[in-house]
Amino acid sequence: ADDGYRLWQRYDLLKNPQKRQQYQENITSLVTAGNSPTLTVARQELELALSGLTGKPFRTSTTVGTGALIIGTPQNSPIIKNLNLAAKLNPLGPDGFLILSTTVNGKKVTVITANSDIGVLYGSFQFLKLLQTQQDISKLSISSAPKIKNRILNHWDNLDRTVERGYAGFSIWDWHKLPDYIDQRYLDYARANASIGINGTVLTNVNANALILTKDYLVKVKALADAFRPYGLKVYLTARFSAPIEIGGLKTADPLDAEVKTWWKNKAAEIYSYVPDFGGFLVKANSEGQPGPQNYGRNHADGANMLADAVADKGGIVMWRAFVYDNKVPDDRAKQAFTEFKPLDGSFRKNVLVQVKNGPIDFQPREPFHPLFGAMPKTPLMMEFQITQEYLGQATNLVYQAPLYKETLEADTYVQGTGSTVAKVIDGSLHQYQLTGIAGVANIGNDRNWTGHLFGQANWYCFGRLAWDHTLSSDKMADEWLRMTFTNEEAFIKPVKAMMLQSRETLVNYMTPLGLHHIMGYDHHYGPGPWIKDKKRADWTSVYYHKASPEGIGFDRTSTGSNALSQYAPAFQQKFGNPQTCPEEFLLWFHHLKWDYKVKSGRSLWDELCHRYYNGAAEVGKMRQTWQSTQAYVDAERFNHVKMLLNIQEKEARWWRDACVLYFQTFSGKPIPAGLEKPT
Ligand code: GCW
Repeated sequence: ADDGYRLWQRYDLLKNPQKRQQYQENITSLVTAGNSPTLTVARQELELALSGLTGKPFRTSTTVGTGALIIGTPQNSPIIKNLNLAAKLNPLGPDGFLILSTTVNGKKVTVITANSDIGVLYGSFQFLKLLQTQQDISKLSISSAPKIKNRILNHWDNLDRTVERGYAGFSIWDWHKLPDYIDQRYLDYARANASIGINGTVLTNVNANALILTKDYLVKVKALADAFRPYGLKVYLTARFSAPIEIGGLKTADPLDAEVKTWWKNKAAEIYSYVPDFGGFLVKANSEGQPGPQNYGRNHADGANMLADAVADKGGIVMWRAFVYDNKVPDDRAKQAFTEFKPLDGSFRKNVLVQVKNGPIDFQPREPFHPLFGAMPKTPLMMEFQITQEYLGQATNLVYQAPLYKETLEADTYVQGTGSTVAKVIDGSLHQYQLTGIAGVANIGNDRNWTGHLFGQANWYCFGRLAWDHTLSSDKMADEWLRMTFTNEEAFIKPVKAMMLQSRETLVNYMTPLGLHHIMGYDHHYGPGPWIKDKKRADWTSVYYHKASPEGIGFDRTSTGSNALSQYAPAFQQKFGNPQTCPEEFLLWFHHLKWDYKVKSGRSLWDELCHRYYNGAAEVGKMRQTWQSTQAYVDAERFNHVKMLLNIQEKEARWWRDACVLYFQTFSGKPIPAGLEKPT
């Protein structure tokens, strides 16, 4: 049986005998130096993997023979020191690594080295990836360093182990058994993250519970931090802004109040006494009912700076979220974050990052990039992607999200001319940010396969890979993940990869084509609900977003409407402000158009909408067939798991199609175009 627990870290015997032999010849022994916890886990991983993959036991040796795999840093390995790699290592920073085929005393060897032990661990995982994906390892010259410093998972995990927007069971943090019981899962979680370069984890939900900051929990947090440390994974916590009142007994949480400041300073010192390398705080404030500085007439910078001061001397950071909206602000919700944050540019402390969701509404299947990207040159902005599929069919839909992440990262803000991509904002190169970061809202739970849908693992994987190197293509990451997770057989890789690469566009088509958004079922955010209205807040309804009427459909965000468009650079405004030049995938995001408006295909808007919905649903039928054709290459358990989920997905895609087409038809009054099958 294979339940997917091992993720992409599967070290089963390679099926290809030539490769096996090649690898056995290239690597005959493992030579390590130093015995730090990090180097120890690197050695253990290599031993486990190399023996598993090649079928030949590998043990650490102290002498260098032909085929030695030598790992270490110039500081702890005299052999590596003698290779004089300083010029190559210096630019790589603390996390980067080198993998080189070279010679030592005339013997052909492979070297994995870095400036720090954690770099060596990252290099070791990269090396294993080469074997798992059956690359040639005889002439290696790899140099790699992350483009973003803080690569962080955000867990929306509550202390009772429920997970907000989690679809893979309960939280993997077993607070009840901590601190004394260290579940193997914690170590496997840390290994998986290290294997893709993730170096931070926020343990708790942004809708925060102040209790996590009490001693009872901090000892448990310490146990997790200790377990993660060898893998380079730092722990962060969410800070509930009203904690000084709730657990501190103060009368206020006003960030300018002296007692409040002192309370947070002491609290931070207490946390550091348990976790000396504590990463810092993530904060959701004054959004969706959460407390924040605005409760006291202060602004986001006042709040963030107060917390930043409390952790600064220990090197901690504050990630202050820009996901803010409020029903007291009647304006287009897409505008509110920009309106509140843009004027604060330059007023945050040096150790504050403002964490911005990829789009201005909320993790929809497709959104334009958030207008804050490019608009705050004096404040480091970090990206928040959602890995858990809140609005993307949750854990029953197969949706490979790399194309979504890449679409945002590669989008052009135009703020410093063409080519000012969101990626360049995030990696700091556009505005010379000193601090850089990227967060992904985790899709991890205590399901045996971690992510509910096996293919959800690919989204965890590609998030980490992109956090390290945002130039990697969706294709490359899918290829790696498939080979490591399933098999290297081309007859499997080719069709399944094509299916993955198409899957997000397919979902957009059966859920929210042409720039539609936020038309899902109320609160649970699962199925369709374009008819939702009469909730206590307009911005929680669907009709607010699609604005369908007998005359047309779409949200006018140009100057004749909410003018959210004005928050973008002039070149962007020009292109997106005209429906003729606005990319079609964003048409109804920015424009309200008549049902008979002619789109690029030559069809009317109504006909095009129907085509997209029908094609999207039909495409899921093809995914099902593709998967069926791979049965010979996949073990029965994982094959059936995916097969059953694809059956569900097909039903759901039809449900979306029929619900949306029939609902919108009540406004358009037009027939479903000939040739498309009638809704069943
Ligand atoms: O997407 C919305 C979710 C909320 C979430 C919020 C946020 C954690 O529906 O469940 O709360 O975003 O990002 O703060």
